This record gives sequence, C-alpha cells and structure tokens, in this order.
Amino acid sequence: MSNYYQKEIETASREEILKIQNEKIVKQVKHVYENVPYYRNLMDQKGVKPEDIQSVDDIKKLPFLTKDDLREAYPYGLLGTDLKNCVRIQSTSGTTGKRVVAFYTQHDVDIWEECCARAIMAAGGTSDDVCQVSYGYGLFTGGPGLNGGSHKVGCLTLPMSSGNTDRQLQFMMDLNATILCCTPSYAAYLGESLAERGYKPEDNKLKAGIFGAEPWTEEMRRSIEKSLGIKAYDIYGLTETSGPGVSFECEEQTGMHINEDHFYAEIIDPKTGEVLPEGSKGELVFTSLDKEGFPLLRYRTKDICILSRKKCSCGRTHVKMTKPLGRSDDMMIIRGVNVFPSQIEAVLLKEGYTPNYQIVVDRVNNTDTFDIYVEYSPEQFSDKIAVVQAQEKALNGAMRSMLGIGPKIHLVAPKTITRSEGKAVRVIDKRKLHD
Ligand code: DLL
Repeated sequence: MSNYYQKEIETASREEILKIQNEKIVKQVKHVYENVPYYRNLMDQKGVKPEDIQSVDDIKKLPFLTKDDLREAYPYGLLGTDLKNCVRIQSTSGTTGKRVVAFYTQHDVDIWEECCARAIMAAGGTSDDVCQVSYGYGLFTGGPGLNGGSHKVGCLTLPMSSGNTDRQLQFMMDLNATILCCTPSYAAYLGESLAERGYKPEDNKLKAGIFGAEPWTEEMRRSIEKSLGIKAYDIYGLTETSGPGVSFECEEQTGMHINEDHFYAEIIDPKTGEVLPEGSKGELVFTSLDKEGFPLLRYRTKDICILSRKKCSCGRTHVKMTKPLGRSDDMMIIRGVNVFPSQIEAVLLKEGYTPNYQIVVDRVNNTDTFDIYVEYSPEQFSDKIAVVQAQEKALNGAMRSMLGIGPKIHLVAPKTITRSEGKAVRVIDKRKLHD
C-alpha cells in the first residue's frame, strides 16, 4: 500500500465527509449567488434562495447548468470572482460555440493539483518516482494538471507533453521514468513502439500508468499493462470542474474514487433530471464545493455512469464512479479530442460541400481512426485524381484547424452515401469502448 496523501480526508467516515460537504455547500451557494449574476438569475427563476440550501441534501433544489449555459455565458458570465484574482485559464479542445473557458484562482489551482497528487499517490507514486507527463500541455488540462500533481508528490517530473514518440521513448528509457501519464491510446502506442524498437516490457523502469481523458476498455488495460509491464490506473475529470483528478482509481482498479471533499456527485435521469438512487445508471452531475474562479453548481457532464459506496479494500471511503459508460449527447472523443458532429457539418458547409456525409470512427491497433466520407454535389464532381487529392487535403486542413485533429477525408461521387429514411446516420462508431 502506498502512502496516503491526506489520509484523514480520503478515509474519513461518511459522517465526517458529509459534515465537510454541508459546511462547504452553504458557503459556496452564497458565494455563487452573490458573485455570479447568470446563476443568480437561474436560482431566482426557480424561486430558490441561498438560505434554502442548508446541506447537500438541498442541492437537488438548485437549477442545473449545461454546456449550453456555458456557451451562452461565454467567456466571463460564470466567473465567480474578480478577474484580477484569477491566475489561469484552461479550455476544451472543441471550438465554434462548444469551447469552454475555465478560470482558476491560485486556490483553485492548488485544489486541482492536490486532487491529481492523490491520484499519483494512489498509483503508488512517491518522491522517489520519475513521472513522465505525456498529456498535452497548454489549454488542455491533462498536462498542467498531472504536472502540478507530480510536483506536489515530489516526483521528478518530465514535462514531455504529447507527440514526438522517439523523444518520449528516449527520455523514458534514459531518464528511467517510473510513472507514465497520458491517454490510454497513446500509452498503447508507446508500448507498441517500444516493442518495435526491440525492447521487452521488463527493459523499462515504469511501474504505473495514469491514463484517462477518453474511454478505454478492460481489455485495453490488460494489453497496456502487458506491453509496458505496469499497473494501469484510470483517471477522470473535465475542464468544467478543473480537469483530471475529479476521480481516480486505487489499487483495487474497480472504479474511481471521487474527491468528495471538493466535488459533490449526483446521478440523474438525463431525460427528466430526477435524482436517482445509488447504484442507478444515469448522467453524472457535479457541484464544485470550494472553487472560486469557476464555481459550477449542478453541472451536467453528459457522462453516463453508476456510483457506488461499496467498501473499498484500499481503505478510501470516497464514493466510486464506474468508467463513463457512454454519453447522453453526441460528443465523440477521438484520440483524446472532444469532437461534435455539428462542428464537422459546419466546416463542410463553410467549405462549400453538401451536408451529405458520414463519419466513421474505429480503433485499430489501439489507435483511433477517423474518416469522413463527403459527397460531391453534381457540379463539384471531379474524376481527376490530382484535383480530388488537393481538395481532400484542403478539407483535412480546414477540419484540423476547427477540431484540433485531422480526419482522413474521402470525397465521393454524388448520391453514393446511403440516404436514411428517418434520422440520418451521421456517425458510425465501430469502437468497443467499454465492457
Ligand atoms: O479530458 C480531462 C482529463 C485529462 C481527464 C487527463 C483525465 C486525464 P475534457 O477535455 O474537458 O477534459 O474532456 C472531458 O472526457 O466529460 C468524459 O466524457 C471524457 N473523459 C475524461 N476522463 C475519462 C476517462 C479531460 N477516464 C470529457 N474515461 C469527460 C472515459 C473520460 N472518458
């Protein structure tokens, strides 16, 4: 068993956790009501006053927030404090109206890094470790979050960011990395790349990996564990709530403990908004209990999962969530990047193509493939290979700048994409992302 980070909180009794949550929620709702006019309006519309919230049991009286609210309030409408008190902005990969901009005070950054530190400790991390952080750095929360957590634990931190696989492997081997943090698909790719270069799993010094930001299966876990010779831990989070570290796996590897002293979780019926009892499958909703810069209350994540308070052998008492089992919206996560079909359609129309298209996503050798088939209109149609290739390249570039990743574009003859009789089938996702 690794050292606990903040054992007194992570193993606190249910009563102790509730006491912390109840104290924090009363303060937080008052803070939001006084400082966030957008949310104050929502509360007023619902007829809820801060005094109505005396404990976490009363949270269900509060209005929900959705990504649409974030879009409407973009960029400063949900800010919970003066901008001069904020020290950081992070953002999601999505663009055009789907962008989320989150603000952090130094206190918020500290909480976030503390949550990531707990995840690293739960994966066995100590100040003797060399922690290779291969999530993207920048606006994406993966790199900065795990980087901060690694510092807090006292690991020697390798801030690699994503990409440049040769350099990743060279540093991993030369500098004896013991913990790897990246998306599961990139971990699988690094494993394969080591094998291709003639290394066996036991040739590296890695002992653990902290992988998240996208769905991955138990089979994928086993395959990564085998190829890198490590134990692979899941980590979950979203930009809206800070980033990675909202929840993390312990050695039992049966779900992720939610940091309940900072985030209050509910499961709701995505259709009716009704709060469901423990053990039900539904949409995960988070209330941040002590964030200052971007203090979202009852934020609907659109991630479908199940919560469990079953006793965990690691000793931690915080509630566990399953891996996200799906989404209640149409967001896809492709190579760790959040992609909405509506963004793809917007690019096609802007570039003068028809809205007849099909998106095909698959996972081959643990890496996502991303293809878009787009129909020419009869006027656009060309059978000159050089022309078609140039147009495909241009469209790939336009997609890349909108989405952050480039799909393989296939321009096809008019009327070749099957028309559906009901709703158009725009997305064919062949990946099996959970068990
Ligand atoms: O992906 C934060 C993160 C970074 C988490 C690094 C873990 C590691 P966003 O880009 O805002 O933030 O995307 C959030 O990604 O609503 C889920 O749908 C999905 N997601 C995050 N972690 C997992 C996971 C980061 N472990 C969205 N398993 C969330 C499955 C995940 N899906």
